[in-house]
Amino acid sequence: MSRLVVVSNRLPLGENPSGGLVVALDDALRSSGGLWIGFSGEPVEDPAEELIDHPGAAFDRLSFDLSPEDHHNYYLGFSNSVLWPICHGRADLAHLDPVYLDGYRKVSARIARLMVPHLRPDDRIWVQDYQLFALGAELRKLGVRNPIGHFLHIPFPAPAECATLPNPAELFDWMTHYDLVGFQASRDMDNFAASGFHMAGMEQIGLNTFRLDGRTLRAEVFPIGIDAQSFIEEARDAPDADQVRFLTNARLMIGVDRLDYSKGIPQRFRAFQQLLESIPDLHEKISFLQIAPPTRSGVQAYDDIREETEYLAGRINGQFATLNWTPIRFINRPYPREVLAGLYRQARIGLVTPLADGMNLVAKEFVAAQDPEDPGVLILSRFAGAAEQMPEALIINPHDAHETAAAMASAMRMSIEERRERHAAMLQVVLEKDVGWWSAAYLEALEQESTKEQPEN
Ligand code: ADQ
Repeated sequence: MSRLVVVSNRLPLGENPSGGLVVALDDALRSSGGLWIGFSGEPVEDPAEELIDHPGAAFDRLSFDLSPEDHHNYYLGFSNSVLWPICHGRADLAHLDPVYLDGYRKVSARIARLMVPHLRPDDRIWVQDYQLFALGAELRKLGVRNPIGHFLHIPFPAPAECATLPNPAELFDWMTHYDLVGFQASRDMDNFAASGFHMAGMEQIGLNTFRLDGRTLRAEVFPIGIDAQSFIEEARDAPDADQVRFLTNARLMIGVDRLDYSKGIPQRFRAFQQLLESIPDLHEKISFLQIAPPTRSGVQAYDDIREETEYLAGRINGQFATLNWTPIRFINRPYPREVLAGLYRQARIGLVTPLADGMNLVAKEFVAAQDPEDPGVLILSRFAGAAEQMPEALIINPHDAHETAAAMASAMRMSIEERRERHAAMLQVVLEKDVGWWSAAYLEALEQESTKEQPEN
């Protein structure tokens, strides 16, 4: 079997690297003597002009360093202040600074240059996510002929959003240098086809094939899953409800997200406020726990969302709290997987209401963690990729506080029969399309793609 080379923004470090992607790729990496390449994690003043070996894992690991300037322009800048907001429909938050785009191009070329001496002729290369859109094209420029695939974990922008990028045509030039691109949901494929046609004249020549400048690309939907079986076990074995019980006898409604403006946390808080205003009977009967550790501090939009959510939580608690009841508990720190699993299992309602989201794994973790005999209810935004796979959730428009509040009320009232029925249907998808299925399906498709010729520059 040919070797699998994974490239992602962040290299999984530590003795026993964990995390969804590591679990997903573990088998494929082990069985093929695989290699993982990624950023070392902290910018350094004098970056090494070679990849650095990190022994001690079941697969080989090589990291690249970034200077503070490259990290600023490529990572905080173009990746997280241009691509991230635009792919999530927030062009208003994008900082279109040409220095960022230059930094992104420069770092992509540098990673390719550092990688080449480590590649073997029969390697399959799998590039992850939006930070590395340009890597395939840079590898091709250096003569790499191996099969190279890309998987996008976040939404692909529709034409009107794509048009807000400083370089929409270049994006399609980058992407069509891959043999295979994978998306989370059919909505992303549709956007890719429409935007590619409008922005770059990319033609669709088959159900899953596209052509641009003589290059042919296969594109397909591979919805990512979770390590479902182990999550189920973790939730089952989680500390007994009494030990993690927090507070009163009120029913628990839970949200777990990175503190990101795409996750719809303020909208969710306003919907909860709407619920408490319109149905006073629910006071003291429902308690909302929102766990949201801050990320990407230093990017202004992330500092803003933190302030907005803190303000809203404080205001709602001020308005409704009693001596016995705090309506919202807002916690800004991460928790270990087993603690989250136990909390999900206790919750009557899982609230997953992003304004835009590639997939959203919390939705799947919530489903996996439930007791099938007495499951909680998932309230899920129509804008999460997960909504395509789990229509049995209560699907809502997160911008509509009334609709979301009505879903909360209906989840509180829902009969056990209906809860079981909805949960069983969702659990089946979570189990069948787990993370192992996802990586196997993607790698099989990549295998089928043969090496393609380098186009003329
Ligand atoms: P994210 O935007 O990070 O991922 P998500 O899919 O929800 O979003 O995954 C978050 C993961 O982090 C989950 O496993 C969750 O349990 C964990 N997590 C979140 N909050 C936590 C907390 N407070 N403490 C501990 N763990 C926490 C991107 C895309 C998604 C896509 C994934 C995978 O934005 O749409 O589903 O990649 O492709």
